[in-house]
Amino acid sequence: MKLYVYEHCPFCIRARMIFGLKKVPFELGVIMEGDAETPTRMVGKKVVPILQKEEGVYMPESMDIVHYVDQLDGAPVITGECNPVIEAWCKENTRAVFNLAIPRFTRADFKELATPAAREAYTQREINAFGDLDTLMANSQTYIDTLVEELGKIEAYLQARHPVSITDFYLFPILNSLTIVKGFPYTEALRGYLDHISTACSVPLFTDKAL
Ligand SMILES: N[C@@H](CCC(=O)N[C@@H](CS)C(=O)NCC(=O)O)C(=O)O
Repeated sequence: MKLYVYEHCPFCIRARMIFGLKKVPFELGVIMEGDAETPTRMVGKKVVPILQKEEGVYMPESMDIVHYVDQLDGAPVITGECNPVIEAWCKENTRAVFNLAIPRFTRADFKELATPAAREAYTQREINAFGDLDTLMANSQTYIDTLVEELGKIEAYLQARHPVSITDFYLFPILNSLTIVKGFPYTEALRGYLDHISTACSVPLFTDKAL
């Protein structure tokens, strides 16, 4: 199987997690930002992640991919509902995380941005979605302060080292986006959570690309 992604994309991180967690071998393919033709040929629109199940058979939608891969061995573990408190936290705080991560994603070293045209296409896509990226960058400290306070509210969840659950398929991709922020004031609980899930699911953090 081959999973097509953008390296920076949280939905793609979510899809990658299940392969690592269940130790299912797969090939990772990166689609260039600005390449609408490849995903459109596969699933009829410009979107990632896309799982190529076999030659010519494609599946979009990160959570569908998670459940598909999870049940391949007949013993699914990503069942039930997301913890409602964590789900609400994700909904409330995704914007602040993206306000920090998006301007940095557009400047960072990701395979899907390896050509000037691809980086330009991505930057434009994010300006259209988030507005002026320099302004977001300049306001970083405000978003950091907000998130430090908000992360305090889920400290107990972050601290508990429970087995990876469906909740982590929502929370980890969002928190992982924060690892692109150089100097983010990690608490021990947050650092521990990120390391725990990253290791359990064999998904690297963005720490080495942080800026
Ligand atoms: N509901 C989809 C959302 C996927 C999604 O929004 N992916 C973004 C990348 S982060 C995308 O493909 N955006 C369209 C684009 O590249 O222009 C899923 O969960 O897989």
